[in-house]
Amino acid sequence: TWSAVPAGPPDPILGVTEAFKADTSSQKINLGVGAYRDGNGKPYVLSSVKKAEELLSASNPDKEYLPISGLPEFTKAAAKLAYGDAAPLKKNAVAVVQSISGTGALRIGGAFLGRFFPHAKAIYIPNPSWGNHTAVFRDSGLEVKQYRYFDKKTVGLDFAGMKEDIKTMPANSIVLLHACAHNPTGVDPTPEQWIELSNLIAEKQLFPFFDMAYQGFASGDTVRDAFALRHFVSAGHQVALAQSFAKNMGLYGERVGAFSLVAADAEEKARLESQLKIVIRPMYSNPPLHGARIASTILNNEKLYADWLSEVKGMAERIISMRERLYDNLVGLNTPGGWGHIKSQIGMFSFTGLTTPQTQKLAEKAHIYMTADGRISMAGLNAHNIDYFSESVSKAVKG
Ligand code: PLP
Ligand code: TYF
Repeated sequence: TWSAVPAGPPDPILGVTEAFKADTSSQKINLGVGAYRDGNGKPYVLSSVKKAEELLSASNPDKEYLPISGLPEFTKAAAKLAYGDAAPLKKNAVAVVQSISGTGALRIGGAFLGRFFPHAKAIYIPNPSWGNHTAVFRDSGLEVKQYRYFDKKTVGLDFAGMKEDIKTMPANSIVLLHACAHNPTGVDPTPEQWIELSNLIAEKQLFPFFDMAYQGFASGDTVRDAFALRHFVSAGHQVALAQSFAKNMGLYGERVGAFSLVAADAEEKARLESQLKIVIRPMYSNPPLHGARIASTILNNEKLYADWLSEVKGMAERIISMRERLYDNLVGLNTPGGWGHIKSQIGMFSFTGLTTPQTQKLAEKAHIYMTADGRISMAGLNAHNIDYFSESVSKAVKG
């Protein structure tokens, strides 16, 4: 029956973990997948999460189904975290549903836009972008196109190219924007550039869809990291938003997220929510319970919320300290090339500029694993392995 089904390629990011697992060297380092590691290279369960689980367990909750749109205390608090005091939220004009983490939020958004957004069937994503964006939106029935984003020469934002490409998009196209801590480049527009983008996107009558997978991870401050989203909303854009709590709460496998749409008013919001439920119902009926309860407990408890904010800051700061140390090491080793981007890039990743052959050499010779585009997950570096990593990179670059 299945003789005509060809074997598919492995996921380019999760495939790196497979190669890492197969390596028996004690020196091996996995900088592939974007998952936070503590100073000893271990997965990190936040203490605010542990406390929330203790509170939950003590309350002896049942395991009934959630509504199709998820846990109301969670979706309300998630929207508040993202939008802050934005006017549409205050007037009950934001439709929000719980999702299976950020990926599920993107998929709900893709399916909803494919069904209801007038005219447009194309979504523009940055080049490069998170690898899964193309597949998620294509499988949602949208045509996926790209806009210029990264400038290899400056290892920074190609702002002129980005604006030129946005200007040529047909009206009613969807523009996907990484709200902060762009994956894979670690390069974000400045606040001034975001303001310009907001004006341009309004002028060209485009629809902004924010993917916010790293709120708090970029600067260590959830409010600062929400600047772009909140600015667009205050400028009158009726945005779509995909939120993930995988990284900022370390809830990866619990699959906690939310999808929201800014509506014109409360009546429109109710219509949008009814249709979002119709999108969700045949996909998975209703979302998982436990992770949403954890996130909701943290977001709705003053003490746990404060603890969580300081833990997010701690994770962001450890990553920033690794950036400084890596930069100092590479420069100290007289590694050819400029390395300032290691420090100026933000969030979970650094786009090192290492070439695919150099990444292959690092895997074979030094047991160091990263994606073929030269992206490293900064969280995989720590005081125990950063000198070995720096020396190995320096050697690989020197050839
Ligand atoms: N969007 C971006 C840019 C990401 O990097 C990720 C993965 O980390 C996601 C969305 C979705 O991740 P998850 O489905 O684990 O929330
Ligand atoms: O870019 C990353 O490393 C994260 C983690 O199918 C990830 O987004 C990678 C692949 C995937 C899900 C999450």
